[in-house]
Amino acid sequence: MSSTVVLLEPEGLASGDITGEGIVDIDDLVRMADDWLQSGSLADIYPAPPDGDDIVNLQDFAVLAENWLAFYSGGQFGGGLALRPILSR
Ligand SMILES: [Ca+2]
Repeated sequence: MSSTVVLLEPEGLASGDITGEGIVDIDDLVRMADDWLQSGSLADIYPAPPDGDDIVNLQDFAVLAENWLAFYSGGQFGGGLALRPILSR
């Protein structure tokens, strides 16, 4: 008998989907680049509040890059908090 384990992680949290359209793509990268080293930006996605650093820098870019082209069923602002499989074996 075999079994399958699927680990799930929440979507839409510090995902890099800055524009809220449901996918992490070039639009999000452009937004981040526009706000680079700025404070008070939606592109400031890491670290998440309340421990945020209030600056758009390489930490934020790392999160965006990690989720590059990830699709989110609701988007950051779409109200959806879906789960996606991150590992199955
Ligand atoms: Ca940041």
